[in-house]
Amino acid sequence: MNFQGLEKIENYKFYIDLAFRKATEKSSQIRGTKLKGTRLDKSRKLEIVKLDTVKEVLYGRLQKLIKGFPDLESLPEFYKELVKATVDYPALKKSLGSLKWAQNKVNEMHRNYASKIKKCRDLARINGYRTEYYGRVSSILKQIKDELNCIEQARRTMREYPSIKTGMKTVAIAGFPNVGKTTLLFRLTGSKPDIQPYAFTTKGINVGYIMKDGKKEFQVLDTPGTLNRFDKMNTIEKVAFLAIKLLAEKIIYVFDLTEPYPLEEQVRLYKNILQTKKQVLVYLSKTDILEKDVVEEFSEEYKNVTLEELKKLIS
Ligand SMILES: Nc1nc2c(ncn2[C@@H]2O[C@H](COP(=O)(O)OP(=O)(O)O)[C@@H](O)[C@H]2O)c(=O)[nH]1
Ligand SMILES: [Mg+2]
Repeated sequence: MNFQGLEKIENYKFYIDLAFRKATEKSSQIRGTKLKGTRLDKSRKLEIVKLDTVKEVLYGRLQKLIKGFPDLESLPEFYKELVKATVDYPALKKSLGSLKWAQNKVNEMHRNYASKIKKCRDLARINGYRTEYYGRVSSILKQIKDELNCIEQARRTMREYPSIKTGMKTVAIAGFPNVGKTTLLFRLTGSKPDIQPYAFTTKGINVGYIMKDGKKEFQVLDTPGTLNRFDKMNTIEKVAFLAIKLLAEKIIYVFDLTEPYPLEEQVRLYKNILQTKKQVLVYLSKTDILEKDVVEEFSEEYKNVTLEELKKLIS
């Protein structure tokens, strides 16, 4: 799943200006051709062309926004929860609904004013109706000003979501910063981790794959974060938390006895991870620079597995 291609939502004025500009262009083109009928007929025809164009442009643009945005209800659970955790979900739903409302309103206005103009026998009134229609349509778009902004805000957050395959067997690597998670991901998956090229890069969710018969069999996620209170987490930590909770079937917990973070805190996080009730495999990093007896003592208590054992256990 990938939200990076979501189209930018413009300010309401952009859509109005675009619609009116297109309407003027279209009527100028027609004015240049030979129009049949009386002055009244011609004027009516030109104004109707403007009405039609404004409606088509606005309806079309709104339709593009509606169709272009993922249907929140049918998102995989992981992404749905992510949306709920990182954007104002009820406001977003309401805002997306308001696009449909605006579309219907624009149509309704078009019907009313097209019918008025068609019946009108007075040149001055025809222009008046067109002006009125423009005013009404502007007001409709203005009424969804905040909603358009809300959707654009959500889009900006959502396009930074990492691309994670929600249907693939997933192993999450958890642990404190700098304990060696990314290094382990690299050692497990053999390939250079696919570091997401967006805002997460600095504290990225890295994704690697374990291949079987030339196909991606497992997805291994490097899930940074210390699982403090959910509402205190930044977006990347929320991604990590939800990936552990909703996607991972196995979790590798990395301990680092060189203690970039105190062991006590690493144990606290480990105990939190155990509460997920998923299979948790303990890995001790940086054994190359640890004293042998320190490693042995740790192994007795935590039953950690080596890299080679890990490779077997997760394939
Ligand atoms: N000596 C040694 N250093 C390691 C090992 N694994 C990671 N490191 C180093 O520890 C630091 C943090 O590693 P990294 O994988 O980025 O940790 P992360 O923040 O948990 O992803 C880096 O400087 C790594 O080179 C290891 O097995 N041995
Ligand atoms: Mg890392």
